[in-house]
Amino acid sequence: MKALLLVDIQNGFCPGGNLAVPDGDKVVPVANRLIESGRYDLVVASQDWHPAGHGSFASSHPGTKPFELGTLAGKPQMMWPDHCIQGTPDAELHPALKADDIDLILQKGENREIDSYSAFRDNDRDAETGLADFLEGQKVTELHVCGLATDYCVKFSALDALEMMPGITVRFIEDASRGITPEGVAAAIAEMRDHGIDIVTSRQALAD
Ligand code: VGL
Ligand code: ZN
Repeated sequence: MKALLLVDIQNGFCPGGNLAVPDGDKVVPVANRLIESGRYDLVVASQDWHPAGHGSFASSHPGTKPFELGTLAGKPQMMWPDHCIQGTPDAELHPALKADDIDLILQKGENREIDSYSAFRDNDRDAETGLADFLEGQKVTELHVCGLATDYCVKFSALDALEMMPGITVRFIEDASRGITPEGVAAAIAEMRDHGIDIVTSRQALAD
């Protein structure tokens, strides 16, 4: 079984969103081609889904500004602008994404006290979302990962897939993903490659 994981393709990470990733919306047509290719037995999408006042927001820590390093529950935490607040347009999947053909949409980042970049578990690697069990139950042996943002939620999701699902093949689809900074993207790709994740184009992903 082959599955596609679309990470956080939400308004908040696209131009005009509260945590816009440069060219974030460019992943949508590529993701739609993947969804509609018929090559995946299962398509899953994640949504960053924060309550107002989430601890990853700079606005929750007086004196801090977005994009500086702060602390959350005693641990280093990047301070983000308020983003993807539950029930707001910022948290919706991009309207052009072919959501009708997505089999499972799961939310993460609901706990105020801990951030959750990965679609599999929180940043403490403690509370699981249930995605690994779900994919294992579906006998998924190959997982293709893409979306927003490469240097955060996509990378952590791909690495967790590899670690939490022994024996699985993980591929990262580069042209169906965008990141927050070019340096962050380069480092994330190097880290994924070092861990044995295949870095592929959407064309390669669909070819075999
Ligand atoms: C993300 C920062 C904060 C992401 C989510 O989806 O990559 N990045 N929350
Ligand atoms: Zn977030």
